[in-house]
Amino acid sequence: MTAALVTSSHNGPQTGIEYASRDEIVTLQTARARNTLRHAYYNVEHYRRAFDAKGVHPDDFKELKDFSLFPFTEKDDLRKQYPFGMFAVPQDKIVRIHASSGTTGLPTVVGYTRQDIETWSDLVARSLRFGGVRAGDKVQVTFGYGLFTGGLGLHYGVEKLGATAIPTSGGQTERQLQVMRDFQPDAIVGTPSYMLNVLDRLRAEGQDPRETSLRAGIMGSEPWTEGMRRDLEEGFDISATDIYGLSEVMGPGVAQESIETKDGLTIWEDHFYAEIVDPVTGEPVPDGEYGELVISSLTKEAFPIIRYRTHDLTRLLPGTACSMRRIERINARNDDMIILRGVNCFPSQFEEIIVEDSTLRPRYQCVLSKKGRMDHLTLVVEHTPGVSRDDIDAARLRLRRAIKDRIGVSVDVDVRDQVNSGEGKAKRIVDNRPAQ
Ligand code: DLL
Repeated sequence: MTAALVTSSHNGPQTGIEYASRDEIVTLQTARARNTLRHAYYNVEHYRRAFDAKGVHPDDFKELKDFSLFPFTEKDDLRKQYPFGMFAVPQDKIVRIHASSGTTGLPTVVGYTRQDIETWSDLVARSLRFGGVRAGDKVQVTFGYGLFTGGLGLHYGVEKLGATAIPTSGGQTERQLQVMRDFQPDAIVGTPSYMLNVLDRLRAEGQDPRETSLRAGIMGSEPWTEGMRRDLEEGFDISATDIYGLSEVMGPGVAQESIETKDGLTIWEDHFYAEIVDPVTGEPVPDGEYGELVISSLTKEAFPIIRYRTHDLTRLLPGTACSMRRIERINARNDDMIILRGVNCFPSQFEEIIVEDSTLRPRYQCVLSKKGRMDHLTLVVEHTPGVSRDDIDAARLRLRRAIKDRIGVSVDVDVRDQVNSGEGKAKRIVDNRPAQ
């Protein structure tokens, strides 16, 4: 396969498929999609039933837009097959299992063949390279190791890249700091909210976070804003890029932001087909329009996934750093939407206002309760260390007013000295409303 030769610092001269022409990418996607639809239909009972119920057969797939003929897959469909009902290969071909916790009900369980692990490692290595990590670098991996895909997913990618993995896993911040001091990592990977914790802890111990050996941060697994990127980049004096993925589709490394353009995340289209659909009607919308991201796998063996509803809201954009399309930074999930007196709002909108105020930190929770019959929101926010009571009071009033002016909703604001200093993903919404 011929590919355009583009010179870029992603890794010297670029000849990979990610720099091929759109025609080549589409041809590859079409062939791989056809195989995946067949594989799913003939090896997973759920898909056979779902395709049959919709009156569609893998042979009906002629071009990429034909994906819209096929049924969606929801998290609930996967739960119903707990634990291994969605696996498309015999148990003795499965070399790894992961599971996503999910806030309610059973976890979703995913499996990988040896080849799936190879592909995943390749894509995470590609993602790391895109985010500025190079062979020979030392990379501190602060995602949790275990059933969660973050730790092991990044770990294998770091090794595949030819870099050195430092598997600190999540938490134990004191030890993270010691490793950082003594092992001198070039890059760190983790959730942006945990990176902020690390930043604070370094400062609290009287160290200048700008003096660490770190050069790059690859962060993701939860929504974060440009304001938070600024805090992290300036705080650590690093370049921070966004990594996206989900366990049902593979894990981290489905999409990654380029360190050169920092303008959204390139979807690795040789292995995934992305669509944006209207979250209500399920109809695909054209590139450039916002909606819900739906992903199909194109090469997965153990766990092919067809039209998975991610519930992540974004839009598809043309490639910039390479020929593959991008998704805009994901700031919201459609199941994270809060409706207050008819106004739809997302936690990220509050975060954008919070980061503008130097008295406040982007560590916050939206606590929902009932006042009479009405839904009520209290925004619990952390203040920067060492500020006076008067400053805190003033910040509380400023935040209330800014939210009213800019989002159009009245909320209570509660400023505390600590919020949500969790290790994994930040939990942005706490729903204390009585069950209906
Ligand atoms: O969070 C996989 C991952 C690990 C991605 C490490 C990146 C780094 P799940 O636990 O299945 O998998 O959660 C997937 O997390 O549908 C999004 O809602 C959210 N998410 C993941 N990455 C981002 C990101 C891992 N960069 C769910 N920005 C997804 C915003 C993200 N949200």
